[in-house]
Amino acid sequence: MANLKITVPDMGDFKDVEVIEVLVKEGQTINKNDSIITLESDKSSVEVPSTHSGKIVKISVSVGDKINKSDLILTLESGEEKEEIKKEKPKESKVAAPVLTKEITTKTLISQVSQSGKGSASPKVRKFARELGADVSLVSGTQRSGRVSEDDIKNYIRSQVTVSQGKVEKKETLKYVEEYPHKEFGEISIKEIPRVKRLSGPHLVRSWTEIPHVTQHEEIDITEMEQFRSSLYDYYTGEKIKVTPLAFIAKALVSALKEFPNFNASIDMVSNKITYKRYFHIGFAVDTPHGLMVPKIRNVDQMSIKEIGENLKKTSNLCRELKIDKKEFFGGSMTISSLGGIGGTYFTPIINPPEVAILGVGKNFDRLTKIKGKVITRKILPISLSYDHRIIDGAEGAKFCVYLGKCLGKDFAFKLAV
Ligand code: CAO
Repeated sequence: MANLKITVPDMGDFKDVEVIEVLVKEGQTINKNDSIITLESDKSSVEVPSTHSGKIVKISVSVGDKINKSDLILTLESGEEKEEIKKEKPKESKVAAPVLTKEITTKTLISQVSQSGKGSASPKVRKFARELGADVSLVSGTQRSGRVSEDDIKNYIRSQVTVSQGKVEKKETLKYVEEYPHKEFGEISIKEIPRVKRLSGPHLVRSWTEIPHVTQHEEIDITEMEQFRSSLYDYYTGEKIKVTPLAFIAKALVSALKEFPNFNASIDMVSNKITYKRYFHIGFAVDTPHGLMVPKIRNVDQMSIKEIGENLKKTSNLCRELKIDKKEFFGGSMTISSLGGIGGTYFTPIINPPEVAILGVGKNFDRLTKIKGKVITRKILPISLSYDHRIIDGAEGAKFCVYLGKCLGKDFAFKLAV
């Protein structure tokens, strides 16, 4: 047995690279090629494998250290010494380290990382897994040497919960690792997760993990729209018509969908096809005591503002009474999630696949604005548009918001009603 020094390999142009993880402990026995530390450069993070097997006597680096070629990482008590030294003679008894060049940095190291199959992953992938509650050590990696990728994590999560035709089949429960049970900190109570949440949960996870969301926030001046809305009276009875601003927003959304067909589409990344819908079935997120439901209101383009308002009321009541037909949750163009009746401004709505965009609506608020030297109050509607970046570009997202603003703005709002 002799002590071997494991040093930082040649990293090409990389200098002062930060240690972001120490993957081993003193006293631990490791095999050749087991990852010992993770280094992070500007572009990538890489794990440095041990060049020998043995028991770790001393670790000479800590997280946060900036290290360079030939710096000592750890000292190993190794039985390999005789063999290695014999082989390397007549060279000096220096440990041969893998060479890292700029081009092959990650690949070279990854190819040398442990063959253990499950659980070998970069810090980024580990963080991703942690956020989704997946235990990396249970995931089989498909990359070289069994390394786990983000896609492997997604597939793993998918394999845990299979959703088929609205039926959730739980294969294995995802467990969040708790360091201490909640009850150690005080009184608790435990309830079943409501059925609607159990059904919608996997759908939300799928959307959040598979769709590259971009959310654009915008403020729309709806002063004139609000004046118009509050001035609506029934032609025959003379009674005031109470219509939610959401009906106007739905109508404006239909106009925007006509102008930007990419938002009224679905994509299939397997067949590489885009389906453009010629109908305008708008989904509305409905808050119910049983959980969130998203029924569609069909052919909104053919409805008056008043009809949209009435349909919204009728449909949300059916949801709350659990009398809605399941079919009404499918076949939508785009969804509106309105928190306007509750409060709040901006948020990140999660796309409801196979739709490719969702409009979040906050509560309108007053803003003092100086116009032509006079300070006046304007009504501002905060909106948050999330879209699938695979089909919708940022510029198109911004144009969509601007267009919506025009539809709900001073010269156009009244047109929505006719
Ligand atoms: N700004 C200010 N006030 C607004 C508003 C807005 N953007 N939108 C609606 N309001 C007002 C309405 O005018 C109405 O006021 P009055 O009672 O004075 O007439 C009041 O808020 C009632 O709103 P409402 O939310 O009950 O009704 P709605 O028709 O606007 O919305 C529905 C219907 C089904 C969308 C709503 O009831 C609901 O469930 N919202 C929650 C959606 C949700 O949970 N989204 C989050 C999904 S992500 O988890």
